[in-house]
Amino acid sequence: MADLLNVNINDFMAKIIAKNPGESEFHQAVQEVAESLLPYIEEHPKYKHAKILERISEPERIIIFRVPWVDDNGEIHINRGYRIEMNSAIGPFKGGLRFHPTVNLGILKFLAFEQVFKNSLTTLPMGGGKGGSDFDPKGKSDNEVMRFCQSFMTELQRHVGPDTDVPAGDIGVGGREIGYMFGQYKRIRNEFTGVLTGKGLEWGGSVIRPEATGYGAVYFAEEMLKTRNEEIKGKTAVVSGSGNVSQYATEKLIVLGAKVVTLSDSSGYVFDPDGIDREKLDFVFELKNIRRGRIKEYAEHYGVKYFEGQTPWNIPCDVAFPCATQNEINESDAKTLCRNGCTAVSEGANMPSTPEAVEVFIGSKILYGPGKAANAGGVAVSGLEMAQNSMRLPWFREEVDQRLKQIMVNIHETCVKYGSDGSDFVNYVKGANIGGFIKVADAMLAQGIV
Ligand code: NDP
Ligand code: 2IT
Repeated sequence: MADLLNVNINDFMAKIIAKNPGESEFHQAVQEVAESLLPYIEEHPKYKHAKILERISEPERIIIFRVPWVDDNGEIHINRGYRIEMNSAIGPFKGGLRFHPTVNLGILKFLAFEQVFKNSLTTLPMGGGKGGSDFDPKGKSDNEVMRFCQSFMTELQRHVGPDTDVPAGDIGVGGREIGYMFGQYKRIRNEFTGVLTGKGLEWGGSVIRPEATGYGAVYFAEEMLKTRNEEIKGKTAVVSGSGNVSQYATEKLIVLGAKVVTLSDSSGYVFDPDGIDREKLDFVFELKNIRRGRIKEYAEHYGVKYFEGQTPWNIPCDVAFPCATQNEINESDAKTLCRNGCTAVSEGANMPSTPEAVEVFIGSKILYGPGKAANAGGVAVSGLEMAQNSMRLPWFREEVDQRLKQIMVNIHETCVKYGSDGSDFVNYVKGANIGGFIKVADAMLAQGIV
């Protein structure tokens, strides 16, 4: 059986690699899911005969387009825009837009692929998609960002819509960018609809959407800790990144009584042994969201250490929240975290751990919550924003937060259901992959060969 399985995964991956050359992040994401699913599919031949795994790994549609724009000095720039429409079996395509110079087809395909399983785990009716551009918002004026967003949406608008494909934010895309894109969509289509999520509260957005991914990752960690009769209170936490997800993970950790000792950006990390409190976090909000400065300034302001060009994984902690980007934790980082006593990792970012790091976490039997489960709170509240837009009725903060918490509890239960092997240990990777797969696969079976 093991041999047969090996042959299958190798054959399967050889075809994926041949068909999607050079897209290493996409290969990585597909391989992890295939490793979890192949044994399950062997036991459920209906999926095998219908070639669901092969079909689910092929995007329904990919759109690639030119995004020309003019900077403040009158110079013309040409970026590339993308939208990967991965799977619409259980609802309209749904997933964020990433604006970052490293964006390429393989990265967006990995993100879109992960999104399919994540969105299914939320139990809300959302298919999977992702998009973005190699545009770098850093150092650009508001007007330059606006002109870029307008040009991007001028093309994207013909492919998206509230019942077709509903983009949102991701790295480099927050409230400001969503506003500019929404304005352009409305202007071209003459429609005020829920075509994007993450909108401002005054114009169709949902309370708790900005907070949702970070809060959700902490709620997920709480659920994992409960299985070992532990809680967040009193834990020392290492958080990476200092953007949207990191900021709100930190906020919730502070409220629940943890001590957050690090934050980072792509230039380095800060270590604050006394912990980041409410007042210091407010400084970070202002630094990152208004002044758009570097995390180094935190170290200068509070007189703590800054480590240029390094990641925070060597700082001893009880719980870790990678909230920056893919493959930010390698094998050696994972070993260091485990050796230093870290017992739980809850991924706010998408695929922040390399396959070797994941193997270390699972081998060490720590509580390891993979991104597609742990960071699903963001898209879950996007789903709630879509529901509110359809009803044309906003919900209250308590209601949305309560629903978010319940969704994270349910995702955790799903992971336990499909990731337990009879012992005390829960393989959350296997649980999330199988738990996310079933609904999409059954919908694909029901809808025929499309
Ligand atoms: P932001 O743009 O708000 O923040 C990103 C943070 O990560 C910044 O601190 C940024 O530093 C850092 N970062 C980005 N790229 C790199 C890199 N290559 N190396 C090191 N650090 C990097 O994005 P979000 O907080 O929204 O997203 C963070 C992660 O969470 C991503 O993996 C995203 O896919 C995931 N995610 C986001 C959701 C959301 O709702 N926003 C939902 C679910 C997952 P710098 O400023 O220097 O670039
Ligand atoms: O990776 C993600 O789940 C997101 N960037 C959020 C997607 C969304 O549609 O809210």
